Amino acid sequence: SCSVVHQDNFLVKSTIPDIVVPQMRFLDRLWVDSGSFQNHIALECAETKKTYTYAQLQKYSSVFATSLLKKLGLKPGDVLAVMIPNCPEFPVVAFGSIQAGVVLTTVNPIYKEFELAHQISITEPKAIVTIQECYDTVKTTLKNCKKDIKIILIDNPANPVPNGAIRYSEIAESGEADYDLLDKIEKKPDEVACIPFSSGTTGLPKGVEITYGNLLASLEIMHQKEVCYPVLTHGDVQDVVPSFLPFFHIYGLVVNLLGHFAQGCKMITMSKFSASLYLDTLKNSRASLLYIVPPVAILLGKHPDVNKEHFRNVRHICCGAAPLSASDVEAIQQKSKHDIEFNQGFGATETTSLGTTTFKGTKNIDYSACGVPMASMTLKFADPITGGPVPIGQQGEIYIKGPTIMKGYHKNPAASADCLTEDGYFKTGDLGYYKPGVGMFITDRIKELIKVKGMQVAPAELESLLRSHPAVQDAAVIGVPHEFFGEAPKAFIIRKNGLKTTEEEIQDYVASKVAVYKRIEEVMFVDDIPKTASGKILRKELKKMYA
Ligand code: 4UV
Repeated sequence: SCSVVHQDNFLVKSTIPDIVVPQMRFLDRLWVDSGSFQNHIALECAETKKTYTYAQLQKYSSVFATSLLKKLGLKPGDVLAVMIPNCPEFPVVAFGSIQAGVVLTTVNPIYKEFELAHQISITEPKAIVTIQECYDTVKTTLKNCKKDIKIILIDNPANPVPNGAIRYSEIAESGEADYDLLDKIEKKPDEVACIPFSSGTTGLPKGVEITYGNLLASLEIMHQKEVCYPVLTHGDVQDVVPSFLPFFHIYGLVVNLLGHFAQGCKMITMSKFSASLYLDTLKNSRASLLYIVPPVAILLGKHPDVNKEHFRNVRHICCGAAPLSASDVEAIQQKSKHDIEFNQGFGATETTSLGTTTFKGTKNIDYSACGVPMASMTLKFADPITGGPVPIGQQGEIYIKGPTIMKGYHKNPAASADCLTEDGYFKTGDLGYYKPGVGMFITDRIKELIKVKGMQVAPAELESLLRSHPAVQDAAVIGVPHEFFGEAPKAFIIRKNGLKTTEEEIQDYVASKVAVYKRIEEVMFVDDIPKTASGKILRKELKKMYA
C-alpha cells in the first residue's frame, strides 16, 4: 500500500528517506555510471536513422561546449536558445551548454514569430540553435526584435547553409574539446541551468528558472529504488525509450531524457508524434519503457491496430501532464496480455520533474490517482481563497515543496512571489485532495492554463493576439473539453462597433500566428465578458454561462 505519513494531519510526506543532493557538477553526476555503456547507442533518430553512441554524445557535447566559449564568444551565464525538434543533436546542445555554464532556454520548434519574439525578449539569448525549417521564422523574429545574434543550424551536410549561419556539425562533430577550459567551469547548486517556459497560474508564458541543484535533486529522486524501474543495460541488452515527448518541455527533458541517459538506455527520437511511426517503433525496436500523455494512452487502448506485439518488450509505462482515465489504462492492460507496470505522474515545469507518482509494485492501484509524493517532496492542500491549510482528505489547492521546485520566474519577481510561499511551497493552481492509502486526486484546475494534448496553452497569450485583430473589441479564452486533445481553446469575442468578422476569420487569424495546438476550436460572439472590478476575466462565470 502507499507508504506515506501525515504530519499534523495537514502535510503529506514521502516515506522514502530524504535524498541528499550530491555536491557534484551535474554532468559528472549524469555520467557517473556511464563507463559500462560507452559503446551502446544513446540516440537513434526514428526518421533519419542517425545515431550517436554514448561516447560520441559525451565527446560532441564537450566539443560543442568548447566552441560556444572559444569560437562563438559566449560566456558562462549567457543564454543559448535551442529551437529544434527531438533529434540526436538535442542532448549534445543541451549538455554542451551545461558544460559551458551557458543557460539553455528551450523553444518549441513549431513556434511562430509572435511566440518566439516573446521568449527572446525575456531571455535575451546570445545565440540560437535551430534547423532549416525554422530558419525563416528565426531570421524574421530577430530582425523584428532588432536582435543580431548568432544562428547555429543543424544542417544536412549536403545542403548549403545561409550566409552568416554556423553549421552545427562544424562546431560539434569536428574539432577538439578543451577539457582544461571546461573543467574550470563550476556552477553552484542555486545557479540557473535552463529556462523552459510556463504560463504558471496566470498571464503570459514566463521563463522558469531551473537550477543545477534542481536537476541534481531530480536525478536522485527519480532514481530511488521505490519508484525507479531498474534499467537493463548490460551486455547486448539495452532498454529502449521511444522519445516523442518534446525535449523542450520539462517532462520530455528531465523525466524521459535525463533520467534514462544516466542509466544507459537507447532513446529513439521522433521529431513529432505520428501514430504510425510510433506504433512501428513500438513493434520493431524492442521498446521497453514508454513515457506518454493521455491522448497516447487513449490511442494505445483504443486503436484497432494495436495489439500485444506492440507491447512485447514493454515493462513500464508512465503517463502524465494531463488528466488520465483509469479505463484507458485498463484498455492497454487488456491488449498487452502481460504485466506492465503503469504509473501516473503529476508534475509541472516549476517542479522540474515529477512531484508525485505511484510506488513500484503497488497492488490494486487506482489509476485515476496521481500517487504519493516523491522522496523529499511534501504536499499540502490550501483553501484557494484564504491560503490556509485544509485537513488531509479535503479538497484544496495543491501546494508542493522540495528540492526540485524552481528558483523563480526569470526576471519576474512579482509572478514568483505570487506562486512561491514564504515557507517554500509552490502553489500549483491545481485543485485536489489526498486519499490516505490511495494517493492524490486532481479534481480541477483553478489556474487559467489550458492543456491541449498535455501542452500548455495560455489564455492570456491568445487573448492578447485576438485583441490585436482589427474587428475585435475584447476577447476571453477558456478551455473546453475535447474528445482527443483533453481540452481545446474556445474564444468569446466582443466585436468592434459596426465591424463584421466571422468565426472562420478569427480562427484563421490565430492559426496564422501561433503553433498548431493553440488554434481556437470554437468562437462565440458575445455582448459582454464577465470581469471583476479590477478587470480580471471571470473565467468560471464564462464556463458556467456557455460551456
Ligand atoms: O508545466 P506543465 O506543462 O508540466 C507538466 C509536467 C508533467 C509531468 C512531468 C513529469 C512526469 O513524470 C510526468 O508524468 C508529468 O505537464 O503543466 C503543469 C500542469 O499540468 C497538469 C496540472 O494542471 C499541472 O499544474 N498536470 C500535470 N500532470 C497531470 C496534470 C496529471 N497527471 N493529471 C492531471 N493534470
